[in-house]
Amino acid sequence: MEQNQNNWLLTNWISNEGASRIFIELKFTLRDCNSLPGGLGTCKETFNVYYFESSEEDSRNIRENQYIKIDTIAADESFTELDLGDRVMKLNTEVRDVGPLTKKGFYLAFQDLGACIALVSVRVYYKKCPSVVRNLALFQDTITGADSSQLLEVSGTCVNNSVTEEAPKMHCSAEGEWLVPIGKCMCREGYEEKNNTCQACRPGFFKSSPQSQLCSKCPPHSYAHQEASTSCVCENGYFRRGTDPYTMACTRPPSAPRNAISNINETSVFLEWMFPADTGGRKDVYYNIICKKCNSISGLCEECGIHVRYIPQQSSLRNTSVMVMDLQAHTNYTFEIEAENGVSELSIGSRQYVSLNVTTNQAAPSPVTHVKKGKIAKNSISLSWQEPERPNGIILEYEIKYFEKDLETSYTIIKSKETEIMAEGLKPASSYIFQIRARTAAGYGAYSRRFEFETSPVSFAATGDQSQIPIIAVSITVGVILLAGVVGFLLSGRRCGYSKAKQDPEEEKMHFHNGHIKLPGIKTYIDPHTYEDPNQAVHEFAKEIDASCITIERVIGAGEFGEVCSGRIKLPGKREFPVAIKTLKAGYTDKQRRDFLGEASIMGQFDHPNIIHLEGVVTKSKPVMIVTEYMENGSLDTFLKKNDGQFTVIQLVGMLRGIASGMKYLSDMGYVHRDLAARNILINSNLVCKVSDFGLSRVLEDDPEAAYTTRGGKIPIRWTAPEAIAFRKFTSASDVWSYGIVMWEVMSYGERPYWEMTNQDVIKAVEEGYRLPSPMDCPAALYQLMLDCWQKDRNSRPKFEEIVSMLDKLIRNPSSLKSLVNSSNRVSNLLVEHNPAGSAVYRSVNEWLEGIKMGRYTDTFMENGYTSMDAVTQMTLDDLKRFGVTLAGHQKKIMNSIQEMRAQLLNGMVPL
Ligand code: ACK
Repeated sequence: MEQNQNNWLLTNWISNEGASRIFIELKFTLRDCNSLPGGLGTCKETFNVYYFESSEEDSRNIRENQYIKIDTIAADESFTELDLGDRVMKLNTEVRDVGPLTKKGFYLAFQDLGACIALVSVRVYYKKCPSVVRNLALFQDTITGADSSQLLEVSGTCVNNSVTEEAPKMHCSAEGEWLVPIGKCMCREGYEEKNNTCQACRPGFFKSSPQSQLCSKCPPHSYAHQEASTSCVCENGYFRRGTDPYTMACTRPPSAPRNAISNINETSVFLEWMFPADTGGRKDVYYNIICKKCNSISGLCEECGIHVRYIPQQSSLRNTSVMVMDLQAHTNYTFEIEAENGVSELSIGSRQYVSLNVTTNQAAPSPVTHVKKGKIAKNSISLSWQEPERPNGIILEYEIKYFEKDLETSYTIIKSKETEIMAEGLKPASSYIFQIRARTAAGYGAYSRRFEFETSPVSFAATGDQSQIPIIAVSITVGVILLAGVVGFLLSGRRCGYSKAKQDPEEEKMHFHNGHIKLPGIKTYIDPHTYEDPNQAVHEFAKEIDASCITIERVIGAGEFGEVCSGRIKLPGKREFPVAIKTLKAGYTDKQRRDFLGEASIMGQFDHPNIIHLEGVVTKSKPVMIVTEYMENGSLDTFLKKNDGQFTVIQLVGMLRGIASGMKYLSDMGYVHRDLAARNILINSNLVCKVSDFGLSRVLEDDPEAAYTTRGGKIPIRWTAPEAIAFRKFTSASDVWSYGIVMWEVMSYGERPYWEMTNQDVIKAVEEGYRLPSPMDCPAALYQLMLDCWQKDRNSRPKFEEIVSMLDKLIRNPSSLKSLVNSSNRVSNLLVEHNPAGSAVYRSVNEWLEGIKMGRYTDTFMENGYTSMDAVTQMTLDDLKRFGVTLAGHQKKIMNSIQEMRAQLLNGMVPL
């Protein structure tokens, strides 16, 4: 109640412990002045708080005015007499902060200027961000900053077994909270994060980099026996390439490529294979080709050398095919197709390859490239040239074609065994174009490029010299005569002629016009249609026989126009001999008679040991007859079926040779057969084969195999070349295709080409590039010849002349027939085009039988030698019955499946 109260209360020195802002929390009670009995007096309801900074403890004597005021504190709630009576103390709490502090400590002072106050507690504190581990970084206790809005940047330190990715930092707020973490630490290799620490990977697990979060299980074919492994070790025989990630399984070199096949085209070989069964677990499989040239007698092989070209390349092939070119003709090669992958070089295991033996074909010589002109005169040009780079055999002769520039339709051909010629009879001061090609047993090569040379001009001694006039006059006369000769030649009916040159006896010279080539000594076939009166044609080409000379003995078959009989003929002055007699049935129309005799008109023009020989015709009495030589063994297809497997390969090749020779004769005569098939070949008791069945205009009405095409014609689809089916392009080249089918029929003893496939399916399959597979036990050389005959491009097919000489060669050298198309190649040839994924694939007989629910017969099949799917596809119903599959239903099921497989084989769907 006294005046001028000024009471001070001073704290001890308080260390600020490094903090620059401190907080003071005061708890106090204060008496309401109004409640004092003596009235207000000097009563106050506030008090003051001061501080004084000092770095030492003993700064005791501080003057009042040295203190700095923090604040005047008023009570939110004061108490009264009443409260005292009720024993209710109204406690006030006030907090003030001070900063920035600059010294080590301070004193606090409380000034009471007359208040009735009880200071219950004084709490002095500062704020800090407590130590914490965040993002694997440890942040220590951090005292907050002096300013209430200040954020202190604090660096963290990475916990054990962790490394910094980006320096870890956080911010300590004035309120003691950690804010805005930046950067982090990561567990190092071999350790993973668990509860804010880094723990070692367990055995069997690894972590290869700090970046990955957790330890991973060792990938396949690897292991880790230690804790904290940073990678796993590959099992024996497995490897990891430098660039392989540690998470990838260990891998190994691939197995060998599969189902390699070759397709030979002259001196090029197309090799194709399937990727290895085991790629070693890698995608980076590639292939290398090793080419060896082998001596067929010694069996010794040598590297092929650098002249052989590989397309696209020889090594590191990513595709499963390669074209090998520029091989030597008629040479044995072994190709090793080696599979490797990214770890092959790390392995010391053996090379994985599949090898293929191939024999290149005969090939025509490459074009002549170096041609030099020699002496040039006003009427002649001498030329010389070098042998082609790749003769591919012995060059038999060269053919030199030349013509006056821009007059190509009229050209001259000289044949020469030498590598030089002189072209004579040329016009002075004129340009001539020369082209040269070489011929070997394999035929002609391509012409060289065009070489242009000019004859020298006529030189007159002196102009105006009268003595020259008669010479010029003579020249002009000769010129006119020559010109007349040329015009005559051009206008002559046959428009082609041939004259031996009076040059080198080695040279042969022929002139051509408009591309008509006429070889000396070979007749041209004349279409009986060109005769207005067909009877005239018959009598021009066929001898009339008196019916009394013929004795018919028995009927041997049925032809389109009537019966076919066998009998005998006795011509005056000749021995009696057997004949076949085709008769024209009674009641024929005029057209039928014409067509019937048309065959005789054609046959009568031919004279060749492999063409059925016409004895003559009977037209003056009835029945009208065509009499031919008698062929004891009848038609070839029936004969082969009857004698399945009875002949040696040489005998079969002999038959084929005869047919080819007959066909060569026909094609040389310009006759296109159009229905060459084993059923139209006749065979005699000496196994000589002869081409028969010469229908007029070949509409093929009489062939039961002929089917109507969309364009209305009737065509024996299975025997006919695609271009003939598609747009009726019948040529000797389409006859060659049919010949290939005949080869197949012969080598498979009369099997039906394409088995039970429908004509439509055959057309489609052939168009898509599929070809008949090799017959069983067929020499590779013969199958190759068949494939050559079935080239899509008709110009690439061999000519009959080439076929004959090739077969002759094989017959002369029977060991060349020893190499058979082996069973795996035989079938995989069907896959020449593709092997669509997802098709039904039976890898074993058991799998197949199970697949068609006939598994009960597995043992029976095995016991009877049908151990492979390849063998199964050759099986017949008789075979099935023979080894005891007696239930008709089961027989049907099995045979249907086999037939289906055969058809699928042709579609290339079953890689057996
Ligand atoms: O297979 P094949 O016995 O031989 O049955 C047919 C049948 O006549 C109807 O064409 C047979 N054939 C045809 N021409 C002759 C022939 N010149 N010599 C023997 N048989 C022939 C053919």
